Amino acid sequence: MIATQKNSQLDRFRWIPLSKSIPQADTGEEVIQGLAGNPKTLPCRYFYDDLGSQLFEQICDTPEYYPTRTEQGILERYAPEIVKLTGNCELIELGSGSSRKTRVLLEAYGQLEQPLYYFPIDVSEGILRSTALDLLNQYPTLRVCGLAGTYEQALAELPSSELENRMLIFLGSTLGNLDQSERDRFLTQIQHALKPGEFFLLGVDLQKSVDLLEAAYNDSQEVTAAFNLNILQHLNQQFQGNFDLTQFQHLAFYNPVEDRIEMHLQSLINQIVKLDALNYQVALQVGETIRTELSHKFHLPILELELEHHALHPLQIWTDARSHFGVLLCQRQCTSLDCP
Ligand code: AVI
Repeated sequence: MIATQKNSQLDRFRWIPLSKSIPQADTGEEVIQGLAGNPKTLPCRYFYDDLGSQLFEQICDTPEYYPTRTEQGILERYAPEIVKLTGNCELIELGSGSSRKTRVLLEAYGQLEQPLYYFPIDVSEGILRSTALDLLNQYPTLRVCGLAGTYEQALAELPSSELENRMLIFLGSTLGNLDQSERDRFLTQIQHALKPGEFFLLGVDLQKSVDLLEAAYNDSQEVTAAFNLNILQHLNQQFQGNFDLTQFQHLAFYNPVEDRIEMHLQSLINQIVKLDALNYQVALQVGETIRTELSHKFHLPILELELEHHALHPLQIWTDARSHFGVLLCQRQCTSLDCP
């Protein structure tokens, strides 16, 4: 009995290997570039090794980190409306993590009693596999096709759809972790990955009081601090580094000029750190910081213009009662290139 159940789960699970044309080995070039820059930075994707992904899940449950539960509340309330507006479609989620919010969508699309296809994409293969198994258990008719990779790799590699329509899902305000030029490149990729008429569901964190924002990134249990420091541990493991985590402290503050929270790691001493696998070393002065993350907080009217500029028309926008968070359902428009 257990063996049959396991087989049927495996029948409904597919794994897409990335094509060989896309380099998969991490050369660490961006790490060197970031640490050699002024200010020093690190790409925030290095947060998400298996431990980092688990810590992020814990952040989402801290009392101070409002975005996850606020977005979840919006989805719970409006998922039936989303389903009504899109009809059945393949759900492709970028940065799926534990897919906790997507379960709300899967429930709502399940009501259509039509084939359910879910395509999660995440850099952490561990969390992707365990979540897929969990979902297959929970939804007996669901088919899951997983892809472990970065958004860029995944968007360039999306296989053709099993259903007529697709919806790309990008929740949790991860869009806010991209700087302006990365965001521009990302939205262009979304535009190119979708056919006219297909959908893009986007969750974004909105402007609010600085106190609330700063509390969310300085939780009292210090889970965010552990998450931030873990980026150094990840680099130690991946590139044979010798970052001493006790010689750095977590900093997170709002930058009003750029409308964003910034997370940094501040060096507590003068130190030289080596990354042997990259044949690289970096000197840090006491008090100097490495910026590890940007988390942009959006103004809806400006974001709407940005989306329209990428042929992504917001059909409907939902927020919570306090307008702390927004969920936008966009539809890919024809441009002169696709519909001459
Ligand atoms: C994933 N991302 C949207 C989170 C954020 O709020 O920018 C990452 C995070 N960093 C610290 N806390 C949460």
